[in-house]
Amino acid sequence: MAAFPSRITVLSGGIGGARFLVGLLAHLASANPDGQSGSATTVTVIGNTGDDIWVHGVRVCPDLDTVMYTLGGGISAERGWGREDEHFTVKDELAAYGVEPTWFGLGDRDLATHLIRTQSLQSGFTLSEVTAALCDRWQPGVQLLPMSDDRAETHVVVQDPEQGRVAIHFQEWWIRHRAQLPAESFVMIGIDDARPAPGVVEAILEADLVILPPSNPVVSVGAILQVPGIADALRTTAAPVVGVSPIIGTAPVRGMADACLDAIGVETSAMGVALHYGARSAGGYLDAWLIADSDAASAPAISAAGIRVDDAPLLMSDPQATAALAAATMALAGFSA
Ligand code: FO1
Repeated sequence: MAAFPSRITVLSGGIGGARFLVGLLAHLASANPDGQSGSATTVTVIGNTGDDIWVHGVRVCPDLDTVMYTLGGGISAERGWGREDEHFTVKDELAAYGVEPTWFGLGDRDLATHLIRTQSLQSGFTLSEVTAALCDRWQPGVQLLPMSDDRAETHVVVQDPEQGRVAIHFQEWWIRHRAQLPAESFVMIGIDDARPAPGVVEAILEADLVILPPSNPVVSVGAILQVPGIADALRTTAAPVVGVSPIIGTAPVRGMADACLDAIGVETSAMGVALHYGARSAGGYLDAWLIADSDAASAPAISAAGIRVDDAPLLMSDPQATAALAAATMALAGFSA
C-alpha cells in the first residue's frame, strides 16, 4: 500500500461532491500525520460550471459556490446550497415588481458573491481568476478550478404543454420543475468551443489519485467530461481513477440523478452508472468503483466489466461517516486508509 498521495484531483458537482470533499479533507487531516510537517496532500477540485446561469443581471455558479461555501464554512446546512443565516429580501422585492425568474432562490448574502463575480467578469477577469479571488475569503482548503472559463451551459430539451418541444436552462428544469418534466436530452450550449480552464488538464495528468465523487453523473461529472480535452486527460492519466456511486439501490443518495439517468437511458443503479462511466481498460474512465454495502450483489458484474469494485457504507450522514467513505475510496485506490 502506498502511503499517501501528494496530489488528489476531484471532479465535483454540487451538494454530493461538496459533502464528499468535507470527508476527504477530514480524513487527510486526521490520518496523514506528515500533514503537519508540510508534506500534506493537496486537493484540486475541478468544478462543474454547466449549471451556471445569468439571473437578474448577475452570474451564478451554483456548483463552484456550493464547494466554496461548504468547505469554507458558509453553506446553508439545511439547503445544501447558498448561505447560512440567509434572507431573501432582494428576491422578494424583485418578485414584487413581477420580475422573472421568481422561481430562483437568490439569497441576499449570496448576492454579494454574484455581484463581485459579475463585476470582475465584466472588467475582464476570467472565471478562474474570480474563483481564486472569492476563495481568498473562504479558504476552502482545496484549489478550486472551474472546468472551463468559457460559457458552456446545460439546457434540457423537454415537451412543454403549450410550446411543444423546447430547451430550457438546467436551473429552470431543476428548480422550477423539480426535474419532473421528462427530459428528452441535455444540450450544453457552447461546449464545442469551451476549453479546459488553466491547470485543469495538468491537475488530472499530474495527480496521484483522481476521484469521481458521488455527484450527478450526467449533469455534473458528465458535464465536466464534455469539455473538449478533459475526457482524454482522464483516460490517459497515470493516476488511478476511482469513483463513488451516487446511487444506492435504485435511488440517488440525494438530488434527482435518476431523472437525468432516465433521460440518457442509463439504469439508475450503482452498476448502471459504473458501466456508463466504463472501465479505463475498455476506453472508459474508471479503474475502480465504490458501491454501497447493500449493493454488494452487483460487484461481480462490475468487476467483470474490468472495474475493480469494493463496497462500503455510502450514506454521508455525518462527518465521521463521510471521512470513513473517503478512507474507503483511497483504500480502493491502493492508498493507506
Ligand atoms: N436549488 C433549489 O432547489 N432551489 C433554489 O431556489 C436554488 C437557488 C440557488 C441559488 C444559488 C445557488 O448557488 C444554488 C441554488 N440552488 C437552488 C441549487 C442549484 O440549483 C443546484 O444545487 C445545482 O445547480 C445542482 O447541483
